[in-house]
Amino acid sequence: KNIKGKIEFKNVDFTYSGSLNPVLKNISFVCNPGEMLAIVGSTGSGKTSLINLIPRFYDVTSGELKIDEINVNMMNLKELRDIIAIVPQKTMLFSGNILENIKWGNENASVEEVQDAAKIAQAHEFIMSFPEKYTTQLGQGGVNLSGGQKQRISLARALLKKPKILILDDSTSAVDMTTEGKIRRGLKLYLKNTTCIFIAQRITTIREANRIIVLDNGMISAIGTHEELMKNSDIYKDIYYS
Ligand code: DCP
Ligand code: MG
Repeated sequence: KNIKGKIEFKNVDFTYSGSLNPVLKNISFVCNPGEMLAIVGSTGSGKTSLINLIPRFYDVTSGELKIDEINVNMMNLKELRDIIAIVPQKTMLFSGNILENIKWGNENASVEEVQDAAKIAQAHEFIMSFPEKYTTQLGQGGVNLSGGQKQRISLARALLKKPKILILDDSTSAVDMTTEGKIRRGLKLYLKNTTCIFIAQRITTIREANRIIVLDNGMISAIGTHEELMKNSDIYKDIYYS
């Protein structure tokens, strides 16, 4: 369908069930179609909780979350999740071969599509260096991948979905900076018509975003471009100089 990929949070509060304290408080922002929005903030500030609301892994406690002007609660869950790909903070691979892991959820993809996704994710090269290439077994009895390699497989899986909305939760944290730079440049081309929300720690990655949200203790403390935040946000400056 004709989904543009605009995301809007309107006075969103979120409390985990069984908990008394909200982890997200009065979150309001708009992410426009095709925009690249970064979320930064210290550990426990609520970054993962926030992005998990978008595919409705959890429902907002109050306020509104809309995609293309439609409240996500009114959308069919499968249709909603079909337009979103998430690379989670904790990589989830299963024992099976690399191809199966990348194709998980997109079983009809062609070999070429898989390889294209793996190339952007900077995974193709190391996969081809294994004797069994894409049919290399992972997990028990197979190869052990490094943390950064697992993240790149996980990214390839998300890219293969060709989502309207791509969400990256600290998805290159274990990847070296040179490789991360290559991924970033590849993603830039790939993301032309994709809305991207990403959580990142490295300033080189963060500053590429069109806009950046600074999350502090479940609240938006500042929102703006890198240049704006360098002027207006002490928290952001701390991140920059750390
Ligand atoms: N929390 C919770 N139940 C969960 C997940 C999180 O009660 N199932 C709490 C722990 C934190 C707060 O919510 O106090 C925010 O957690 P997040 O995972 O959203 O925080 P971040 O993603 O910002 O932290 P990190 O940078 O460590 O990933
Ligand atoms: Mg997190």
